Amino acid sequence: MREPLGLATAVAALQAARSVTVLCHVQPDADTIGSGLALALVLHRRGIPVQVSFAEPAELPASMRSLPGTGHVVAPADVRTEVDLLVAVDCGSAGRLGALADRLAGANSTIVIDHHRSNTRFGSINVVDPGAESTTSLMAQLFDEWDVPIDCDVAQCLYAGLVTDTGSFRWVRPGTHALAERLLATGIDGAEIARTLMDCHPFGWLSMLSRVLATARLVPGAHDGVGLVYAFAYCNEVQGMSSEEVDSVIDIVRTSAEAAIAAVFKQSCTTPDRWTVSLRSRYVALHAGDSVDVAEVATMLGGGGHRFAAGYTGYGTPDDMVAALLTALDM
Ligand SMILES: [Mn+2]
Repeated sequence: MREPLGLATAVAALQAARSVTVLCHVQPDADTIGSGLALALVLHRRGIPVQVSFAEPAELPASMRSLPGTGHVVAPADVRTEVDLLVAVDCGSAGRLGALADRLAGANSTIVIDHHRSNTRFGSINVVDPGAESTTSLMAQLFDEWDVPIDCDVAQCLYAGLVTDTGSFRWVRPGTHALAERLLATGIDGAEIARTLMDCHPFGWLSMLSRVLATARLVPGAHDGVGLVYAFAYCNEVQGMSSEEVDSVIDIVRTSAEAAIAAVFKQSCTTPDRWTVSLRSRYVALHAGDSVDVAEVATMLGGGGHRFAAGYTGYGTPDDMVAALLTALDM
């Protein structure tokens, strides 16, 4: 059964707001930033004071700096402690706000707009649709409910989240292409947005990629024969690369035909036994007739995410990390 989306309630709160803080998740991607900037553009035009921020890293990822509305982004320390309305975009839990989670207490009301299945509904108003392909597509629905026109600047922000969260329109559903068409019809350059966000790496990325891919191993028997492929991004192998450059490795690892589950273990440079782990799965007909839900696996290991893309943080040696994942996969 689908829960009501609460769009009308969210619109009423946004319309009545005297000031708004929009928070994106830590290590922001184009979906959270695109959603945040689109909302900031709309609020600013209506004369509502708005700040956009994310707890870390210190700078907006280079690939997102050409998006409209970046002038509304402020450093975490400059985010007001008290605000009329706080909106969290693309965040499955308050923890995804990082150090800025403390701003929730200083807001008169909070709206959570998100599409993660593991969403904890931590807002006073929750617009959560796990069926949505991106948070930016929920933003489009919100603007329609609000009767806000989507111009080319807002469209560019929304398209950024749509093209990245659908993996360049691989993971789509009825309505995805209709939204893309509507956004493109405003005159935005879809090819350039996609290239800037996804096909633009420093030259050093190529050698980093070769070093990380050299660690790849296949465990054909994992999860009852579904198969796991994994690779390690050791700190010394990825130095000088931004976290988004390292994050992109999983998109190559997961193409192994012999495994429907992929993992990349990314080593912390400050705490070498700490690893952030990206998980991906693809559809595979299991004996039970279902696909692998990596959000469930990640949740068991203290993280969260979507059915096909999730993540968690773990501690130990590389062998410990693989063993813990294999154990969780066989549960
Ligand atoms: Mn998203």
